[in-house]
Amino acid sequence: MASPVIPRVIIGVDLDYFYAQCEEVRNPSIRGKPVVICVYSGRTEESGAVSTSNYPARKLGVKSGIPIILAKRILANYPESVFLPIDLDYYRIVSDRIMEMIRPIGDKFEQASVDEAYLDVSLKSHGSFDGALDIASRIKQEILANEKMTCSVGIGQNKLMAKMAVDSKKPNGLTVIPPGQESLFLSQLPLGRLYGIGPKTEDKLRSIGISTIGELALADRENLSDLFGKKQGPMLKEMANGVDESLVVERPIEQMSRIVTLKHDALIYDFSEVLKPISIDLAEKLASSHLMCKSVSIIAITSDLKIRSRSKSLGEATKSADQIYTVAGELFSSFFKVQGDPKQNEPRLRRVGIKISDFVSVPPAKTETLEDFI
Ligand code: DCT
Ligand code: CA
Ligand code: CA
Repeated sequence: MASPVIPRVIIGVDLDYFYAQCEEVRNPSIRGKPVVICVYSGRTEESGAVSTSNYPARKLGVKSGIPIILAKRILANYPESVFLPIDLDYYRIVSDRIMEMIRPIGDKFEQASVDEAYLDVSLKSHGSFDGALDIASRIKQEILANEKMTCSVGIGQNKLMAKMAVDSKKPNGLTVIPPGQESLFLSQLPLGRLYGIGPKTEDKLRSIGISTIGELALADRENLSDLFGKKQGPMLKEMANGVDESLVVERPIEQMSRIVTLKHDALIYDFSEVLKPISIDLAEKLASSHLMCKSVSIIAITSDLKIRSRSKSLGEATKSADQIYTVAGELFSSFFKVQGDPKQNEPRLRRVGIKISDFVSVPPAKTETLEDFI
């Protein structure tokens, strides 16, 4: 593989204790208390595993993967602890919004998971790590200002080093590994901290007397090839030297969503006033991305914090705010009461939103006029 022509500057972003932090943002009164996100298996009331937890819970020993029953035992003396069922739909909405916000900040953007992304900022930083530091601070500020959420950010000259920088200080970290410092930074870390080295690889390396990243960096290529194969062996050595030529790869956008909180929880509601601006917002986003959508969904979050959604496939792709608005309005009125007497105890609507997906690209041919948006 050819070496990159210009030195690269890569930023890695990882949202802190993401699922648990989403829950803290949704309900700020649980901040500071141990928060445990649970995947209930359904066999018995408490069977299942902990998906993730916030830092107060982690400090007490409640970590990803442990049984919920064990977490309850650990937190038995902390009655303020909060156990919540995992709500992936909600976390996805928050994630989409954040990713969309930080996507344009770099030259290239790659979402690596629901809570992780890489930005190639080589051009926007003019190749300077100080410039990248300003961009990284801006990313942190924007996520905090708009989503009340902290993240950890790392800067390195490739994705591997950006990832290692992110992982070296969490939560709310901002770590730079300047060019030339890769080996020094890595050599101080235990083997298991190198991205991609799991317990099995670690055991194998130990069997040939390698127990630090620094030792792996100096290991004999032949020995490594014998043990791990011609491809993986030398790659491990390269990684231990901070070498990674993989590119930040843009992936097509799969969906866009906008969601708003109503001024007051409502049983019946005139949706037009909230759906109109978000339809226009989505259509503008479509236009700037040169996309059209073939599917419109509505999202409704009720006062019991349940998420409901309904989708409709369109016969033909659209980029019109008016059509998005009309379809969303139809979906809402077939799904919710928009007039008449509501039943007592019916959950009230708290947040409503629109999601568009199933994109097709529009070649950027003619100049767009304002009419295309409405
Ligand atoms: N996860 C899980 N079970 C595990 C490990 C992880 O369900 N045994 C889920 C929970 C969140 C997601 O995978 C990603 O995990 P982390 O990267 O640890 O995310 P995090 O909670 O955001 O942690 P951190 O603050 O360290 O980034
Ligand atoms: Ca995270
Ligand atoms: Ca993560």
